[in-house]
Amino acid sequence: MLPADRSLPPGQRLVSPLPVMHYGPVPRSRPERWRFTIGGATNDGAEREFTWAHLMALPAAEMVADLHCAKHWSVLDQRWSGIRARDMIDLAPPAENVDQVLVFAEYGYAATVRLEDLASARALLATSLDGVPLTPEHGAPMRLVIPHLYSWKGPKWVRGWNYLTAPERGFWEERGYHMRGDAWLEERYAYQE
Ligand SMILES: Nc1nc2c(c(=O)[nH]1)N[C@H]1C(S)=C(S)[C@@H](COP(=O)(O)O)O[C@H]1N2
Ligand SMILES: [Mo]
Repeated sequence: MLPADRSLPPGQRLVSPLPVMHYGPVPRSRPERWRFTIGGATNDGAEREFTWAHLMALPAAEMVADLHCAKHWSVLDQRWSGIRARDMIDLAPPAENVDQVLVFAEYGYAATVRLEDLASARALLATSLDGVPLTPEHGAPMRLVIPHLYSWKGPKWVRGWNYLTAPERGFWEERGYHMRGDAWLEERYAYQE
């Protein structure tokens, strides 16, 4: 039952515990070979690559957040920790005319996210969930979490992003889902754009 002082975005129902939901197989986590790449329209046009050790040396961040799947289920109060997406934007900034980003993961999954949403205070590159390192099914070693957007905008097994100067659709955006995907505005489907 939904606690009396909580609300869910429109059209969502509460489930528990967190389901495992994704398209395709679960990749094996190999942090030693892992790289995080930021490319596309960066401020100087250069692509930047970061090692796992580099990212783990950044300030740690933690948040409690709900997760909203566009398939109408929500889970309350996950405790995520990791690093802020904003810190990565500062290390590899976009060119001035960028307002969208294509965040990509293993096996070709990608999601379109507005730069403003990626830079928001609660956008986290999470490495642990409820106090333990992410399991492979939930995105080890790292996944993006942006709580106010539907959770397809948070690639598990995330490997970087490209700054966009023209709109580009990710995996679900190409299959009829919304470019922005704000759960509180119920931006589920492309026809609403
Ligand atoms: N790489 C990747 N990330 C993904 C997906 C996917 O198919 N591939 N599915 C998304 C969707 S639709 C949801 S609802 C959440 C589910 O996260 P969970 O499996 O940890 O509950 O992962 C998101 N991240
Ligand atoms: Mo989802």
